[in-house]
Amino acid sequence: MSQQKISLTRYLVEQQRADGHIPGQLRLLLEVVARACKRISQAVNKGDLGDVLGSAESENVQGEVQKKLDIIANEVLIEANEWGGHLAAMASEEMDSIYVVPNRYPQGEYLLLFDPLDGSSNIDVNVSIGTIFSVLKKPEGHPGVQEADFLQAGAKQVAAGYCIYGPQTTLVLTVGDGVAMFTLDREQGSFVLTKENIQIPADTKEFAINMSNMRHWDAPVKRYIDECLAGSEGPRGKDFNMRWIASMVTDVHRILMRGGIFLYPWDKREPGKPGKLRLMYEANPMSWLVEQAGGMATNGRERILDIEPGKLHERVSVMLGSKNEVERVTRYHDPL
Ligand code: AHM
Ligand code: MG
Repeated sequence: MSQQKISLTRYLVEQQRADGHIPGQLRLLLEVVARACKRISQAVNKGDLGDVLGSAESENVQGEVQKKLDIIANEVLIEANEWGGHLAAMASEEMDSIYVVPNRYPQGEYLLLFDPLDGSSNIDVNVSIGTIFSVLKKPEGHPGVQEADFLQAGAKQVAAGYCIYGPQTTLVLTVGDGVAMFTLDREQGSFVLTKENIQIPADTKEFAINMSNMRHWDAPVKRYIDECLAGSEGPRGKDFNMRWIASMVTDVHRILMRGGIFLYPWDKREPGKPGKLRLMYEANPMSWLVEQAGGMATNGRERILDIEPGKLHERVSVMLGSKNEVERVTRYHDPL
């Protein structure tokens, strides 16, 4: 008998039936996000043929120059999600403030946050990029929705994932019951379950960090990387390999597939900022996926998922991946 393929739709329906922990509205929301990712994937694939490359000559709230694809992906996600009745509001790396679902549509009970196109510096050079998303429940007890409703710790997420646009288009998802991966079958136009219960090995010999920032790092990070670089002759007694794609989605995907540690730590270039990456739509969803796969995620001092956000576009120092390595670099941050 041929093995039947399990589509994302069927996977979500079965999850809903099995333990009921995906309510119908959340299932619908995740399907819509996946549909939007398919559209973004098509736009990414067109490249120069689709007038999607290059700069949009505008800046986002973080003062970063937006690429055309940043804006296209943002619009695709909003248009796909605003009318379904499952969301109250959305927040994005590319929008200064929250986007409340317009009055002409019914309002749902969920909040969706996303980095529509992560790894923007890789768009024009044909290197893998992705979409990262996080889903929260709107707090009860007051009508309408405001930015403060989004300011919940990552531990409160009800779903999180990313879609990577690389040699394959792959959606990786958690609803708090392990991590599953779906590969886009372009002939069928649907995401097909290709891996379940993904586990990150606790040990690794591979690290990911932007080495050009070395002179700006804090002592604990410097110590950790110095020891990795010393290899078999140093205190670690083994040789390490290095990878840095400059697309968090792609670096985290590699770690979910074969282990490793990813660091984007605070550094002295902009001492007033807690880090480069954004807490609510980059670090939180990735940290939950990593924890669900048996890994660990901290800012060097505390679990990322326990951080109470003070503002929507808050930044954070990130160290995540194989448990024993993240534990080690976090220990190096302990005061003597
Ligand atoms: P983006 O969301 O504007 O693309 O920025 C986030 C990206 C991450 O994907 C990646 O890990 C990091 O920025 C790379 O930064 P750098 O160019 O400093 O190495
Ligand atoms: Mg990003």
